[in-house]
Amino acid sequence: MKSSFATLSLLTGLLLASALHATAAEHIRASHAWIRVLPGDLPAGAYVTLANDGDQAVALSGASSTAYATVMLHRSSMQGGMSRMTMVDSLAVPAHGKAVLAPAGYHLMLMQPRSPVKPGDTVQLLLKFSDGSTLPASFIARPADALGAGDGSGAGH
Ligand SMILES: [Cu+2]
Repeated sequence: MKSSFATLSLLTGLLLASALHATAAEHIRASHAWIRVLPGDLPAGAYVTLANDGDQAVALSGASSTAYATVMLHRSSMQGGMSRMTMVDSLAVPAHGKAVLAPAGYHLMLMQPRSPVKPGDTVQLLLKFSDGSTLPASFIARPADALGAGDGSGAGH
């Protein structure tokens, strides 16, 4: 009797532990992921929609890529009629909600490509969250005049 109780507590403990240890990345789905490639060595903006199916908000803290030496989380905003970019530490994805990285707003700034990235290429980015978890996502490279991921999701914006 005593041993079966011990087994039950152990099982309950394991279940609780695995629930508590579910990472931020496990609750995030990335979609409409694309990169706007600019000519020359100009930095490229990466855009993605992040959906959180979890009960807790998750914070995107940045990303990395083997294709670019530097990736930073930026926000574009208009100030006095001028577009400017600022670095941000993190972007919250609300519980059961979405965060949208899109032109003229939040984006990942990709700098110093290790080799030229052309429209049509697929680039892997590793999205990083504030709890240390990561989510790999495929971004499609699009030309400078693209407005969206090219799958129809950008229509109407
Ligand atoms: Cu930027």
